[in-house]
Amino acid sequence: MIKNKILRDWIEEINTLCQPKEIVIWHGNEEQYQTIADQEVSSGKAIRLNPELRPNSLLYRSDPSDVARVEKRTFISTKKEENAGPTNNWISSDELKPIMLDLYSGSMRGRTMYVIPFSMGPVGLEMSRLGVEITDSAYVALNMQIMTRTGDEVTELINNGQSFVKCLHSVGYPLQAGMEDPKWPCAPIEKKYISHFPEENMIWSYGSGYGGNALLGKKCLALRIASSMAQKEGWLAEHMLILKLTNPENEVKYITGAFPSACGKTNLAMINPSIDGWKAETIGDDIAWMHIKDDGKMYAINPEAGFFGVAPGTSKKSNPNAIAAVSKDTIFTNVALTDDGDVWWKDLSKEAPDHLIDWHGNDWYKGDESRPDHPNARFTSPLTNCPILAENYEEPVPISAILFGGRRPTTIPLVHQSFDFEHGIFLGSIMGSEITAATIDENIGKVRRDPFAMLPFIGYNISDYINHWQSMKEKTTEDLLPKIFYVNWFRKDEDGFLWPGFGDNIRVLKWILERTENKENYQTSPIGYLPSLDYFDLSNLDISQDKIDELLKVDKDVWLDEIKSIENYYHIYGDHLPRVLKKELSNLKKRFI
Ligand code: SAT
Ligand code: MN
Repeated sequence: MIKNKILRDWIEEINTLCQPKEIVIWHGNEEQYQTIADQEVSSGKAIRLNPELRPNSLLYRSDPSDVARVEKRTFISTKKEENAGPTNNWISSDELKPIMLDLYSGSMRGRTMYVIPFSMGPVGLEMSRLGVEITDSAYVALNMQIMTRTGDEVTELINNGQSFVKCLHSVGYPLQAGMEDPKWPCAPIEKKYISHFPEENMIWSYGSGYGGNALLGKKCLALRIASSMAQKEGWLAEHMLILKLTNPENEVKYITGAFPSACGKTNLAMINPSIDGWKAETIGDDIAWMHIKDDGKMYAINPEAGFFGVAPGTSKKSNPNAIAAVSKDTIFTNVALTDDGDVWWKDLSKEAPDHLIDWHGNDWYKGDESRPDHPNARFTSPLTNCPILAENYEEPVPISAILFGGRRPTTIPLVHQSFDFEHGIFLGSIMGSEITAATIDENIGKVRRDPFAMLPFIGYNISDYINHWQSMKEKTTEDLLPKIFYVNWFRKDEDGFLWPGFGDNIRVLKWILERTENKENYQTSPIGYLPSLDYFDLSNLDISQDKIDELLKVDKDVWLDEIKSIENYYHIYGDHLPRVLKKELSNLKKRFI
């Protein structure tokens, strides 16, 4: 029972504003999940997959206009523009609220309004934060059940007075009498708004039913709003995987890693180590909340309870643990349907089946030019389905190393360590991927920078964000802070990728962990510490000395160009380039001259 007055009043306010036909309070139990899932199947919105092949799993197909996050319709709405900073779309809250209230007015007509109390992070943990999502999408309710901890346990905390983030979501498709409900209702692009009000810890999302636009606990709360809370409260909300590693001596260490999209973050979070005696276990694949505790060390939790992963490209070869995780209890969106009621996507098997139903719901035959799955097709699976989930995945874990990375076919070596924490912040600020798109793009070969993999997720001014990272140093001592590394699995020569990647990345992780113990396993270069080859584990790996040399090469001329490119890129900060970045860039230059 919801007793908290703030929540009760808010539900009443939204009921009056959006005018749904009924209200359903989410209890977070299996029975309610199954009831709603069955309703979705009988109304034709979802397809139940063959229970013998894919138990307890659903397939949804979205509207072709609603297939991914829409960054250009994502807003940080504050009183002053400078609080959103140069990397966010800003509309003043005074201007945005009336526009959105107008859209919300009657927007849930003919629909059920779900009230979903949820916890990001284990229920009751000090680091966790609560939210309540009000939504008119059953798809969102079902996904939130997997991606977060929901229901009565959370209501209980709110009843006891814990604060929560108000998250309002409507697909933006009110039903008038006699109107047919489409399978995937949503609003046209110009009416979509994914709005964040960090000054009030509030999220208003309108017009999209897909992923991060609609599952408001994820990018909206756990990154944008949380990053702003974290700045005020002295912690970090980051776009990072969390991985537990045990070496052959049975010593356990934890690392986090931030990578732009399409760099294999989920694969690394579920790595199968290729060298004997090493064990890797998953804690999280997307978001890490990190706090410095009384012992001076930085601890991380995964605020999520599930994986919302990209299906295409996921295979037994690239990520067997993800394949196991999606074997049951999963919601698929925009993958293809097989004749026997199972799912298929690009790379799931080498050969596509002869016949599929594509993500539009049409027949697809092998050899057809179109793709049967959408490139951003997704699976939603509980963390507990992952066969290598760490048993202590709900505990805050001490972080020894933070990895930054990107896709850089040239310039950046396989791995290097920052000289210290501030130099590590510099590495985070310059990360990014080279543009190699299949489409014609005049920027091909240039680097698209994505600082800390947080470009679309920093809920405030990026200059303040960098300064906030730097302030972590004042909370503890340099030796207790995680060591910072830049990895690049994607360096190429004329024959293609130089590094085998996947399970062999454990060799790099091994070197990194030895570095966190200050082992003398390095050589110094102008950009940071590189592996000394005497201490880099290449056992049973078929790779030539030439390729290794190329992988670790730091070429002065190439780096002088890189420095120019960074200087150019730093113009986004205008007059507010953080001092730490100015200092580190100037030190880097000096080390080359
Ligand atoms: O759609 S989500 O934002 O949840 C996933 C992603 O874009 O990384
Ligand atoms: Mn992500």
